[in-house]
Amino acid sequence: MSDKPITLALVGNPNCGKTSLLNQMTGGKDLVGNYPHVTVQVVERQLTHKGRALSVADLPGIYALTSQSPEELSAREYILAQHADVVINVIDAGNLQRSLYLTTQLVEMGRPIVFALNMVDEVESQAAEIDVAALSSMLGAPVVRTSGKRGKGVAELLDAALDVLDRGVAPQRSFVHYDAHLEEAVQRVQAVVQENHTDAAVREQEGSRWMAIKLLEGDVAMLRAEGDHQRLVELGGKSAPPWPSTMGCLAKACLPMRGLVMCMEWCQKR
Ligand SMILES: Nc1nc2c(ncn2[C@@H]2O[C@H](COP(=O)(O)OP(=O)(O)OP(=O)(O)O)[C@@H](O)[C@H]2O)c(=O)[nH]1
Ligand SMILES: [Mg+2]
Repeated sequence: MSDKPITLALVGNPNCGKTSLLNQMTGGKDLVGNYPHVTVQVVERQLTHKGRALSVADLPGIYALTSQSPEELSAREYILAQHADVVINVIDAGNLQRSLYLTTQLVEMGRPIVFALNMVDEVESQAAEIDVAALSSMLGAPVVRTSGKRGKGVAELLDAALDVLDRGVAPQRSFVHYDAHLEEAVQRVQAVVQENHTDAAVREQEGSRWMAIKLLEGDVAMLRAEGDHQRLVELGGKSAPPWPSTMGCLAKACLPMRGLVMCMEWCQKR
C-alpha cells in the first residue's frame, strides 16, 4: 500500500469559508478574514482522519473556471492535473445562486467531488429552504451541511470525501442538458473532439464533453493549449452555431448559466 496521503482540495468562491473549514479539520490557525481573497496561493496541510493520512489543499477563492484570471486558471489546472483525489466544493448557503455557478462547472470536470453547504449556522432559516437531498441527487454526489465557524459537519464532510474515493464514484457530469440549440452544438463539437483528439482520455465520452463546452465558450487557454491540434480547433469552430457577433458574450455565458438555472430550480424546496 502507498504511504502517499490522500489529497483533498477545498474549492469555492472567495470568502465562503474554505480556510475556516481547513482550520477546523487541522486545529490550525491559517488566516481567515471577512473579506475576499485572503488566501492567495495554494496552502497544503496534513491531518489524520480515522487513521488515514490526508493532505488538504486550500485553493484561492474563485467564481468560475474560465481562463480569465490566474486564480481560476491555476485552480482548473490543479484539478485537471488530478492533484486532488477528491474535490471539496465549498458552497456558501447564504449565496447559493452565486456559488452554484462554479459548482456546475466543477461537476462538468468529472473529478470525484463532495459539497460542503457552509455557513449553515449563519443562515439557518435560508439553509433550511435548501433541499439537500434533491441537490445531492441532481449533482450525483454527497452534500454535507457545515459550519466553518463552529466545526459542525466537518467530520461528516471528511467521511463523505473518503467514501466517494473508496467507492470510486464520479459525479454525473452530463447532468446539465442545455437548451436544444446549445445541446446540439455541444454534441456536434464533442463528436469532432472524439474523432480527432490525440489524447485517449480526452476522447472518452465525458472528457470530450468538457472540452467541447470549453471550445464552444471560446476559452482562450483551452484554444491555446489545443494549438497543436489546429485541425480540431478549426473543425470545432466550424461546428459551432453561428452566434451573431453581438450575441457572442451572451452565448458564452449561456452554457454555465443554464446549469445554474437548473440547479436552482431543483434545490429550492417546493
Ligand atoms: N457564521 C459563519 N461564518 C463563517 C463560516 N465559515 C467561515 N466563516 C467566516 O467567513 C469569513 C471568511 O472565511 P474564510 O475561511 O477566510 O473564507 P475563505 O473561503 O478561505 O476566503 P478566501 O481565502 O478569501 O477565498 C470569516 O469571517 C469566517 O469567520 C461559517 O460556517 N459560519
Ligand atoms: Mg482562505
